[in-house]
Amino acid sequence: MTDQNTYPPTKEFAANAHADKATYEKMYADSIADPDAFWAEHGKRIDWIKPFTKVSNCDYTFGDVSINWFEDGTLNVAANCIDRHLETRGDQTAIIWEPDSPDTPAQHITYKELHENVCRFANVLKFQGVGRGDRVVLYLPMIPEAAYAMLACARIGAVHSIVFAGFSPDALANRINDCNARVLITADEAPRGGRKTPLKSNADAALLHCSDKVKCLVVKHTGGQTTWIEDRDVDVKAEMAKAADRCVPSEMNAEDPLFILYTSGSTGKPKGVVHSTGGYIVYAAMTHQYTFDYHDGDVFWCTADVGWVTGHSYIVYGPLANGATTVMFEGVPTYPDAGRFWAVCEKHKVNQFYTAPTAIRALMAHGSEPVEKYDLSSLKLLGTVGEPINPEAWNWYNDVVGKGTCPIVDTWWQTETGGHLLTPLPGATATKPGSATLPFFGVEPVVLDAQSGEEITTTEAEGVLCFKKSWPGQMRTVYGDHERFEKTYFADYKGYYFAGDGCRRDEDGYYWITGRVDDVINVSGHRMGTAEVESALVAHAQVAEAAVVGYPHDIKGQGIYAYVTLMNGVEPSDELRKDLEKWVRTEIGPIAKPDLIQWAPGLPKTRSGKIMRRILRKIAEDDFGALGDTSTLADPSVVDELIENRMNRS
Ligand code: 6R9
Repeated sequence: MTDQNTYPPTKEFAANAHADKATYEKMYADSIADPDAFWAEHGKRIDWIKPFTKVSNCDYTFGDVSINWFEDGTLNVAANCIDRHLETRGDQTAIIWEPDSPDTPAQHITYKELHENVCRFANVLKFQGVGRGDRVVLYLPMIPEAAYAMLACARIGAVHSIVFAGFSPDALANRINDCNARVLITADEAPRGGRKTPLKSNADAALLHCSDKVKCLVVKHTGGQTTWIEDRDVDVKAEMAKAADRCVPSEMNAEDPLFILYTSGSTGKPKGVVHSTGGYIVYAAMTHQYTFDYHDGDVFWCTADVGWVTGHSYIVYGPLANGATTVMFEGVPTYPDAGRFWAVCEKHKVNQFYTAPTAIRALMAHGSEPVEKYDLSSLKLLGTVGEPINPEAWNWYNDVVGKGTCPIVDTWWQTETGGHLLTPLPGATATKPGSATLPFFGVEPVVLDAQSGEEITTTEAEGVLCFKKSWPGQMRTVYGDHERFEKTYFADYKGYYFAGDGCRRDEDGYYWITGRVDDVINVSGHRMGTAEVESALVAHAQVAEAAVVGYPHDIKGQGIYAYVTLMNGVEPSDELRKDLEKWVRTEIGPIAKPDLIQWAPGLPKTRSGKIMRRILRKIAEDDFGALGDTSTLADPSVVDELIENRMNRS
């Protein structure tokens, strides 16, 4: 299964890197021996208005969980991402914006221009009555205004919550309501892959379910027609043109929330993950510099969307805090053809390129020719994130894209962690295809036995991945529900942060992620709670019951497999199947659309009525020879029926 090759850093790379092996080992040991001394030192990478005197004050005791870093310090994140660079690099490009269509010119936005735009945007928000602590939801394409809006919120102390533009009006409305947002920022349309998503009309539909006090700020991006509701809708660009180009950054406490980002869990509705101001920015900036070995003048490209945490930490906050040049791409990897990523790398002379395994697999399917058409000699490093990378894709990335000369950093982290927790440092760590390797500074992973919860202390271990102690980028709470925060992450294994992933530690102490151990599936690197898809399905009038599991999918990593029991008297049909697919798209968004729907006259249940997902997973994997113990089933015959009519046959 695993590729046993190891790829040590080259001498040249190590010699010029921020950390070679000896430096990593020394810094790591220091960070664990005396975390407060370590982070007191590295907290200085950020400009503080009032320097902190306390470093960490964290408690993982269930019932009493509280996480605080740099708690008496004050700062402003936008000032750290912009203002402090003006003197030294005001004319340097901060953001390179690459539009969906290669025929539309790219934009190069300097730090000075970023400053002006963010100040104007901040003044527009203020004029709309937005102040410290107010929530602002962003539902935007990958356009510079998305970064302006994020930083404008940070500048005035408002808390942004970005909703991925692929989510449906219902999903958007739920998030606006959950965080009680005062303002929604959207655009007329989102062009992606030559098609346009009607964001404004989605926003209109969402706002029907929200308080009529919510203002709608609209970026006229494509110029597409939209309905306009006077008194509610505001033309952002027109207002920015009128607004002042200076706005004094608010002095925020390190523990004030910077943003909320909704993410799927194993149960219930998506959780609003809350990140702090001080700890988050220290951690995002430091991981960006060390993991990608970012040096002044490099061009860094993270292909994620700002709707996901990767876009927050590694398109906007981390790179800009480091004074980097960051690429923001509106489009998709395969438009107008499968060479687009490489065309953009050549065009903007990208030095570090960071993407997801699902994109690599999709491009790999097109062969090496679309890559070889372009000059990729600027590339120094490649990165991946979002799901385990299979060695085949790793090797293709390494050989075809990196020409065997670029270290690959496989970064394991989560919305909750704010930044990388397990990752190679490219000048220090010998990589192994498929392994996220070793912990970042200050991070103490442990492998616990899933049943007993005991720490496995041998080097080689397999179990659930947990973390001792906190790190500055850790989430602080679930918005409006601290109890849920504790229950989700600190209840199952007392005294640890439980990530929800399983892992193996090999003889070299390297970590290999084996996937989620809860009912979360990972579709193209996007987290989906099976419960969310199930509740969307059962909300359909003709569905009585539904069970959703993941199954291996060549490109997406995991696909969505739904077992659906229809209401009495309803006949299954292809039409109904299509209708259900469409239904889920509207309820949640296209990423949640089931790949396979199997009609299930009955679901395997225990006598107490619990659905036995283990069995459903096996059938979906086409691996029904090893169903394990089925003796506790109320009606074992339903299993035979499901096997007989399974959808995923090899
Ligand atoms: C950043 C991000 C988090 C979940 C996480 C894990 C999976 C992320 C991974 C990886 C293996 C990697 N995951 N990176 N699995 N190797 N390098 O993706 O955040 O959307 O919250 O997802 O993604 O299962 O628990 P998020």
